[in-house]
Amino acid sequence: MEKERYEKFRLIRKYKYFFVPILILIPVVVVIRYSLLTLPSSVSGLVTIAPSDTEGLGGVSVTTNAGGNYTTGENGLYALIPHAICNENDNCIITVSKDRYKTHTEGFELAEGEGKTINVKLCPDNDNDNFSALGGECGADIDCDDNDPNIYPGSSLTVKLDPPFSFHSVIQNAYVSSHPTSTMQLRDVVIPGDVSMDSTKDVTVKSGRDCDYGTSVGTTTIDGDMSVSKGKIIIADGTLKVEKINP
Ligand SMILES: [Ca+2]
Ligand SMILES: [Ca+2]
Repeated sequence: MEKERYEKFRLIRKYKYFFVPILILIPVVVVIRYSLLTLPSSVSGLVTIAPSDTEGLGGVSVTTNAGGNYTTGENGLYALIPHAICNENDNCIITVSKDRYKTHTEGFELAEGEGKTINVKLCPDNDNDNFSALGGECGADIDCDDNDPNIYPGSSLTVKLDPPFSFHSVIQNAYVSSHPTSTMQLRDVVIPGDVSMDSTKDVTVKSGRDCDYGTSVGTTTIDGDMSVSKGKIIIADGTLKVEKINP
């Protein structure tokens, strides 16, 4: 009996350099095998957006290549793309500003879900004022001039002067900086502040101008007093009303 036990012990000692690595290797193989069978809960990658896609509307698609099905969550499809908003219709909307208007690459990450392709819709913002000219899914407020960052829906710069070419929020300030013969265009909104024209200047006024100062579509109301003691004011287009709304 003692002899048998001694024999076993002797064999273990003899083959220990064979058994010990095997015992270490088994758990490692199990872990590797498990990770191969388990799909990642999210995938990430890169998408390249080319200049030809800047017209927008479904121009770029992102397809995961990590296997499995990816995209949606409880709040619909989402992707962690900078400046991107994704919705349940599989559209991701990316606002593309001027300095990123050329080809560039965006990182993305998709959550696990159904489907594996998302469509990316581009909303060009050429002048970087955060408004796109496309409208629709790119925003209800359409940038009426996507080449001028001073012009966008709701801009407080409602006075356009030329010369010198400049935008103002106060009519009096525009008048002070105007040349002997300048044209002042006023948006079709209420513009607060008194106006005192007291220099020998001939100022042409186009009032009631639309969003991009293209045509006169309405009325400009000056909320304050207006006086002309020197020079001339020529109302060339539109309707100008002077009315103290907030005394
Ligand atoms: Ca814009
Ligand atoms: Ca603009």
